[in-house]
Amino acid sequence: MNITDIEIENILENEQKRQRDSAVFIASENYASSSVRKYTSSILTNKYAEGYPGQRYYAGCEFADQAENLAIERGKKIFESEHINVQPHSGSQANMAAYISLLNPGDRILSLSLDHGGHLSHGHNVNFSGKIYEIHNYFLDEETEMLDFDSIQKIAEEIKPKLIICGFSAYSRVINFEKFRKIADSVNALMMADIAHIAGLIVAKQHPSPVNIADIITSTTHKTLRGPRGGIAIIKNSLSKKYDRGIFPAVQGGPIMNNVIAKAVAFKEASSEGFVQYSKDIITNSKLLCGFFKDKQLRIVSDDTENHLMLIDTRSVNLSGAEAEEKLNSVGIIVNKNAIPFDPNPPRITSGIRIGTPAITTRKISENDLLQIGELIFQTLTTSAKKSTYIKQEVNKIMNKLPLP
Ligand code: DSN
Repeated sequence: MNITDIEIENILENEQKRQRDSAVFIASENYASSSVRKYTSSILTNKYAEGYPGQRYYAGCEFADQAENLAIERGKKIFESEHINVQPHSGSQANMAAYISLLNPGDRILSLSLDHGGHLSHGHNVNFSGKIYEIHNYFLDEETEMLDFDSIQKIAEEIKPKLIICGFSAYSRVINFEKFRKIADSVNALMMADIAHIAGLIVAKQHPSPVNIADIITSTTHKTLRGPRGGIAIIKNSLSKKYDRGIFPAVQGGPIMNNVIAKAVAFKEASSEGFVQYSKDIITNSKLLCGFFKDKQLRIVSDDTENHLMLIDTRSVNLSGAEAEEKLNSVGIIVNKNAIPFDPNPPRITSGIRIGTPAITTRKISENDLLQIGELIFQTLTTSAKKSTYIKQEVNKIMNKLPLP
């Protein structure tokens, strides 16, 4: 049966146009390849495969086993790891399984505060993590707005956490995983690295890897890694059985096998030379844009970027983060409002925007066009709404030249 659902077709057509015409700077978004999208919609969506390859709770899993084994093999290769679980439906579920398998309810976790760049699932009080575990936070240094390892060490000694989490959603600097390991060892804690944002940079060796340093590494597959929407976890052998049981049966039922096979496709793409160049270009573009904004006297949190994202303190253009997000959205430039360290505004308002280059780099934007968009961002933030029709046309003109994958 091949029925066209007109209402859905209309929505998708509009979304396709929006994705094509806008300049996407959401640091956690990307454009998956047409292969990844094709295999995400494969017939494996029809198959239940609770369990793991060779040990399923349903018959008929021989090809599901082959698919998952291939994803595992390719995932281990690109991360150079002993063990990978490719079943988490998302980054949050990968994290949930880590806590369930390694901790008891009420155990202490030490993580970066959400408003300093952490993540909801690292212990925020509105999230399951903050409700089930005793959460303590570390914070960025007020002056440098970077990780302050002396202070993290001090808090770790005071509270003696069972788990220390590093890996962030809005941190623009390189993460020194070795230093976290030393702190974790000194207080006998486990260490978890959530590399959702930087997984692609790590695979392409453009950021140090926490593999063989952290006890457990969780990630999404759709950000810099440019795969299907989903999660993974990389675990050292000694904890792998515990973690696997944490995913199934503790947190999830059947894996989304069509996504598992698309993860395998993405891992293959990420092992190519082209992906290394892509990852280098993400950082080059991020630095280029950051330098441009600094020349325009916009304040950049921690004064620079070393990865795929930067945070702009929108107080430097007399706007809240929410106002800046809305102004940019109205001209087809898509960013998200984001709390900055020591932000006086609440999370729905904030004093910053987060700008990331993974998606625009996938569109293969030239340096000139990127700087032109930088200028349009600056104009949008600093001039009246009267210019917005002109700016939107200019954004569309640039983006329309760049094909969608
Ligand atoms: N929502 C993702 C981000 O934007 O960073 C994290 O889950």
